[in-house]
Amino acid sequence: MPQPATGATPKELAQSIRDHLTYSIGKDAPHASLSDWRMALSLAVRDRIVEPWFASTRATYGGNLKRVHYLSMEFLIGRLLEDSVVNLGLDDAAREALKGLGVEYDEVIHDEPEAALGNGGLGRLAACYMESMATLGVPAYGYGLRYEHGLFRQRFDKGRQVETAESWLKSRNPWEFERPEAAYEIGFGGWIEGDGAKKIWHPEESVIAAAYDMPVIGWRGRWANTLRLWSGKAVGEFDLARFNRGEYIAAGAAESLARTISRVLYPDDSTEAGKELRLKQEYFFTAASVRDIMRRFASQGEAIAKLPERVAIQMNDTHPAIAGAELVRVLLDDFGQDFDTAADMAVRVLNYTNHTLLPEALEAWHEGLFRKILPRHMDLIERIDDHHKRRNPSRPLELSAIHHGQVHMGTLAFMQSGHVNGVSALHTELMKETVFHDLHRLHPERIVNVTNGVTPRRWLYSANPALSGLITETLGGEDWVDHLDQLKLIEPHIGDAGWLDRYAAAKRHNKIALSNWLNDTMGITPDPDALFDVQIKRIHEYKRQFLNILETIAYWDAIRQNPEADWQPRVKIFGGKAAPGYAVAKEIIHLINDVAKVINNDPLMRGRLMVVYPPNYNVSMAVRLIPAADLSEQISTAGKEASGTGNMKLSMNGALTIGTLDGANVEIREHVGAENFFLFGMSTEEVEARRAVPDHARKAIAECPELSRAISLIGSGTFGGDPARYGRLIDILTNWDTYLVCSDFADYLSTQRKIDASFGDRENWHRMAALNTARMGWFSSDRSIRDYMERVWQMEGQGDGREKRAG
Ligand code: 26Q
Repeated sequence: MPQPATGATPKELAQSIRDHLTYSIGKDAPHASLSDWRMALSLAVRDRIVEPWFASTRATYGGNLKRVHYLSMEFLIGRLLEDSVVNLGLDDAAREALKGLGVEYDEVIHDEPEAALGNGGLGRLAACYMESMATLGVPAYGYGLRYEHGLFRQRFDKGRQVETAESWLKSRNPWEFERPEAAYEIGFGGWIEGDGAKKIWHPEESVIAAAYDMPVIGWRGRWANTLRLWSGKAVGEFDLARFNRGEYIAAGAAESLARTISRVLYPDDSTEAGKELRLKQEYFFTAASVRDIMRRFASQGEAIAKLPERVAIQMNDTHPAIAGAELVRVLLDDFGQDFDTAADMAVRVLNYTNHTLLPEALEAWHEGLFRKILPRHMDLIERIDDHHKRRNPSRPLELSAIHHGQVHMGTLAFMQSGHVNGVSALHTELMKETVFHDLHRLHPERIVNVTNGVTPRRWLYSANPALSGLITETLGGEDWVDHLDQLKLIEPHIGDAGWLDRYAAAKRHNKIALSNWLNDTMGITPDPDALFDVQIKRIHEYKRQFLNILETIAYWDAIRQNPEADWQPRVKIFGGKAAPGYAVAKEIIHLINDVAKVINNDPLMRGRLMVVYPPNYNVSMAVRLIPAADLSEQISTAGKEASGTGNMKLSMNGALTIGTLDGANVEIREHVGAENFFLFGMSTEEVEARRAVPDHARKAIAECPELSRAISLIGSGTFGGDPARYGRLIDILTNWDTYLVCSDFADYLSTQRKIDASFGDRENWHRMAALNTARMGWFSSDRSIRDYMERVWQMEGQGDGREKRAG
């Protein structure tokens, strides 16, 4: 085995890479493939993470610091090699070392498969938070599932989305350490023995949760935390015993469940399907995590009363909400607490983040199914609900975690949490007024806001070297990377024409790079002088990609009527996946692709309008698109987008926003200034009022000739040839229009034309873009984590863990 090396010079790194290639991979340089080199570099980099990782653990337990446990069904981490290299400050050394070995660094980086263990915003937020907690030196564990297959790959077949399986673990994962000593048997189904205080659960089947640890390294390697992902393993020996007792079916079922439980990520990010396997996944990873947390606490030998001072558990939405019942169970069964003590203590440990108000996305399980899978926990939930009622005698009658035969996970999570937070100021206020209205009245201190943030290490420093180089030079160092507020110090330079030219040159550089990539991958080459207009996110009716494509059709139509007018050249870029079962979202994808085909083949559009929809939008694609965007589309129906985080990434990288007053757009606009943000559309209150207007969509269509033309173009088969193809979309739009696409259309269209005019004055545009960059420092996920420490985890006294680090 090679000696773990820690040297950071190109020469030392090259030596480690060569050693790993030889001794860990067993390959000779002349015969090594790109993937062999990637593995060798990854292992060499990994060696350099291990020391800070150990030191962080020593500091945490030596100082008896409070630990955060971030429980999440999803961690959308993407590629890990570049992140680690960058955070360790090894980028130049790695490039040079590989060059000396005859290997191209960028090719190695891009060879890595993405860890797409998430659907979208919620999962990516968890990844940004892990990185920020490591950067800030907050002792933290991430807990999730080690899915064998992450989010599906998307391709287009004649414009329609086709999903194929993704297998990120096909080749060895150099970032994980298997921990055979950390394993828990997780049971499902079966029956309860005894009543009264002492109950024993005899599960019908069980699966071993086996731990895999991934180190998460912070900026400049000052601190490292652990992301522990659970994988299902068959119970083996236990099975044999059952088999010998003649319980063949139970034995076999357990084995097949073990193989299934961590196999795939549910690709749905909204509609709650109520599937049995999903509930089992939730319980599986949550129960293993809670037991792991409690085992570690017990090993410290402290009194159980100390638990809330040492342990905070953060539930990322309700997917891990069963943590409350499991924690109570462990406190009863393993720590000998009485029920009331256990239930009261749980509230001091647990917290819950809500990410959506959409009624169809609020988790609820049929009581019967719940009891079948988790009989003991169903009993506990009834007692927790009753305990909450006893503690809050004024609780309204209909307020209960179990209602109309359903277990409401949001209500349950709220009752068991010390703090409940929304993810933007607007969303938090709406939580108080809508879904949690009654609970908020009962617990007015419980709901707090923590506006989302994004890690500047990945989303600015490493995604956009052209811009970050300019910032570093302007500010005389890289201090801004973990003190993002310092971006405001570039503001005085924006008035300097020479400086602004360089800012513009960075954007142009990124647009050329994107154009070249699109040429290589899709054979389509947008003009870097055109306005790059970007909408990247999951496809959802409320996010209104439909509004964008309708406006695209209207613009195309307008150009055709008068081709010689002075049109502002535009490239419309879409990226995003639809849930496989979300038929309407899939029709929207089909329509965008049909429109793209017509527009891109129309000779009149050359140099004027282009529509690009690269398939399989993911973290790596986001890294290419975001630095090249001029315009960021954040056009959801007001009140529907909890926060958004792509909006922050785009604005930080100097894209101006066209957006509604929704989610974090509101705060982005306050920070960058209303004059540097293109606001349109109805507010939350106006949306409410408009919904009550009979035939609101038809009225809006009748008042807007451009919209009515665009709809008839779709209805006449202009896109795809078949007039019936989009019949359902048109029906939804004209007869239902739940998301008020029609009513916001005219304002959206005229705002887009204002943007054209504004982009015509390129100098002023760049000035506005640079002001966006300068004023977005607050949206660093470092700030969000500090807010969590202060408002949720009560860790303000603990300060920065890095300072307490031993050695
Ligand atoms: C639930 C039950 C069964 C199957 C799937 C799900 C499920 C899975 C994922 C429900 C929701 C999600 C993901 C939600 C999500 O990503 N929400 C987004 O969270 C971001 C981070 O806070 C916000 O910025 C976005 O506004 C919000 O839409």
